Amino acid sequence: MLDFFTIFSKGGIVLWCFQGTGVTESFTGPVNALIRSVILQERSGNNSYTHDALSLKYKLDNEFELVFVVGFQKILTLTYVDKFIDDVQLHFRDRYKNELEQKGARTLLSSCFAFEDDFKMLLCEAEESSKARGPTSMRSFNASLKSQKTVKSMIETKGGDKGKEQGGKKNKNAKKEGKELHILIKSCLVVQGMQLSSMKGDLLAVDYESSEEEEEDVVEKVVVADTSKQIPKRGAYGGMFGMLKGLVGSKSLSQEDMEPVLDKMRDHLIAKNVAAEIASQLCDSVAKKLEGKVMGTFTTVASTVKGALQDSLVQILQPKRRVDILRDVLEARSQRRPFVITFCGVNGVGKSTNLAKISFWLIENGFTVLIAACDTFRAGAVEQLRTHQRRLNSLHPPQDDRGRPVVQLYEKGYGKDAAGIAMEAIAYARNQDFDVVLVDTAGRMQDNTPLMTALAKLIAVNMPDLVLFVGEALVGNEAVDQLVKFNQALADHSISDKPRLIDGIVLTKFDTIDDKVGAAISMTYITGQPIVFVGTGQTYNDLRSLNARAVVGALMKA
Ligand SMILES: Nc1nc2c(ncn2[C@@H]2O[C@H](COP(=O)(O)OP(=O)(O)OP(=O)(O)O)[C@@H](O)[C@H]2O)c(=O)[nH]1
Ligand SMILES: [Mg+2]
Repeated sequence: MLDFFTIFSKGGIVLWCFQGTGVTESFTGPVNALIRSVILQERSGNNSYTHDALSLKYKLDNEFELVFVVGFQKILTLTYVDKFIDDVQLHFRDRYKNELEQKGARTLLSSCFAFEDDFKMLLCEAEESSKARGPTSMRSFNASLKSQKTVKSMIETKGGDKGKEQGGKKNKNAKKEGKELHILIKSCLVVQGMQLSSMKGDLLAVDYESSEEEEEDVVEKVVVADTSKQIPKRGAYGGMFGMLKGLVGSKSLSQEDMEPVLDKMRDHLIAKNVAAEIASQLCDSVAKKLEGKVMGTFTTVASTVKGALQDSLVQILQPKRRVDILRDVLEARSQRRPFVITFCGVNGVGKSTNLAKISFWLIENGFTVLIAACDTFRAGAVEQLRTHQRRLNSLHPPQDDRGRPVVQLYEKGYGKDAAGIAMEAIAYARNQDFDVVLVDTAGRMQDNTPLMTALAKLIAVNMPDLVLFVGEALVGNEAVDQLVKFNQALADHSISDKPRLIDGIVLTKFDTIDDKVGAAISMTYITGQPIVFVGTGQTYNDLRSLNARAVVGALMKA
């Protein structure tokens, strides 16, 4: 019933594999997909993965640095697989302990792992035991947990969901304030006598002062030195990693050792605004990665876990593919077509403002920009863009012989079909040799189906080069909901088989969050897409690229 089972080292050497009878398809594709999208991307919190029609389950052996993967048809419910994979792992370790302890690629390559018979025996045992258990009968209502709940406990009360409510309220207040200042600030934003520095070339990265981080490291060094003498100072270990710093020695890590540290870590991440669900998944993934790993002498559980978490976070934030807009615009120019970027997101997050900042950056780099006013919904949206256009042109007098302004606005007023206006704007830009078209769209809540359908249509019809999701760095759990639903809507309402989803993220209002930088993690984790721009204020200069290490530094700060 199994399609395949494979055992390979974390270094990539396949030690042994089994292919089910009658299975002709190679399992390289699914296993590679698992490695690429789960194991390398620190998403191993969950030990299963689906690839096309296959279900894959895997287990990491961190002591011997091995990965065990089993694959079977998704439609089969194989209840024995979890236990089976554990049994195979234990058996394999016991049998080849000597070879595995030597480690090193050469030893592994030259060793012979004749595991076939043992494997078949274990498989037979597992299949037999699952048959012996027989099919489980359906629970009656009286036996179910639901029957024990009172009707009252099933009704959501206002007070019961306090945290959520408060979050919502805060958000609403922030929105309200935003709206009140809307017309006033929006139009007089930016350029108020401030000094604009040049933004030629790649953007600067966001930065943090690392003084506190260094302080924490110093504390850690002291602690390690102390524990080596086995006299841990009580109460001296503050911060999230204070617990268990006293544990030293070369032992292999177990779930129980890590549990208290991981719990603290999860709370810490949530306090830094990482969505709760993602904080849990990250901690589970770190636990899976470390379980069974042998720690060196003088390393503490806390520092090992902290190191692993830090690596995972950097890995998540590190872009999987490089988005180089300046290069891509040049390429589009060589093909005599404009490069089109669409901005989308919920209301008031900073779409139009950051679109203006990005225009400024593009103009500084010698490109001409056409802004397509496709927010035909909110009063004042077109005027807001016109104000930006005027200001940008006054900062950059025309450079070509025709005396044409460097940035123009394509607008058709309000109430019209946004997809149609975007299409006309792109055609206009092509005729008039504009290098870039920036499409501003109306803010929409992720649950508003008609507006989400309209956005999906705009994107499906115009096929922009880049679809950027604009999100506030202030959001916590809400970030996940927004992104999942935007992506879902784009997929659901697309007319093509391969729908265009979000290609990148603009993280705005980064200047307002102090070190609560968790939204950056939630957004990249959930989409797997890079943060292309970071908005750090209300002037044209306040645009940065993301510095993964600086963000992780801020995230780990106590
Ligand atoms: N502090 C700070 N404020 C920002 C940033 N980006 C945008 N804002 C402010 O956020 C408010 C809303 O910005 P808009 O650009 O109008 O937002 P929008 O998403 O286009 O709004 P709608 O079109 O109504 O959906 C404005 O007051 C901006 O000045 C940022 O990076 N930092
Ligand atoms: Mg707007």
